[in-house]
Amino acid sequence: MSFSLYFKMCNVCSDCQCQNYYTFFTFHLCLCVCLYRCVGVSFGLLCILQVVLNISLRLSLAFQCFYHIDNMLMFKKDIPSCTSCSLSLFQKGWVHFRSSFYYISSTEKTWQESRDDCVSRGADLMIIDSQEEQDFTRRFSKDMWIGLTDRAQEGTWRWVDGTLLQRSYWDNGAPNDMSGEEDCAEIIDEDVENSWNDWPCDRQIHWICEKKMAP
Ligand SMILES: [Ca+2]
Ligand SMILES: [Ca+2]
Ligand SMILES: [Ca+2]
Repeated sequence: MSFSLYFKMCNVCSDCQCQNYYTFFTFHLCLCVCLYRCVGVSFGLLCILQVVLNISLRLSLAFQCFYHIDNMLMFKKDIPSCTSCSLSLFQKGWVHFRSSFYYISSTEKTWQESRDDCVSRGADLMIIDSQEEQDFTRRFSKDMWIGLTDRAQEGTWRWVDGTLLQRSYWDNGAPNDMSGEEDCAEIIDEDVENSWNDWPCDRQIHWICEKKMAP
């Protein structure tokens, strides 16, 4: 191995301390020192890059895992059954409350068209089966169809899953089946606890879908 090659290779690392060694043995030693320096610097840079990437990834995941729910910032793990499916629902504008997700329409349709829309989204019109869920509906200042009807038998109100109405929240005077045409239930007055009204099913208003999550 020539001196020139030795010197040239040592210059790969400009601050290498081995330029004064001329033997074959020291050349290897020198080269080793040079490589160690180069490898050391590269390893250091890789470590820094790894740390930067890790921090970026964790920040990205942290932002993905927080949701603005019920006026609170919630961490993903605190939401029951929160899966990638749930994340998709959030991104599509659904609202989470207790064990369900809800979609509040921005357009208006008849009761049946509204139900068809909910079904097309893998859900159904909302079934209100607790006081908390009834209170939840009052935060949306819209007249909305819910999944309750007495179309099959006048005066016998059933939810869209076929169950008979038990606890109800009818507004004063409702249901009154005005002109014999009011067979679908809507939420009309968010200011009072009893906010339901029976209304002609072919009227066009907003609606609310409910998708239950696995417990
Ligand atoms: Ca429900
Ligand atoms: Ca009726
Ligand atoms: Ca009525």
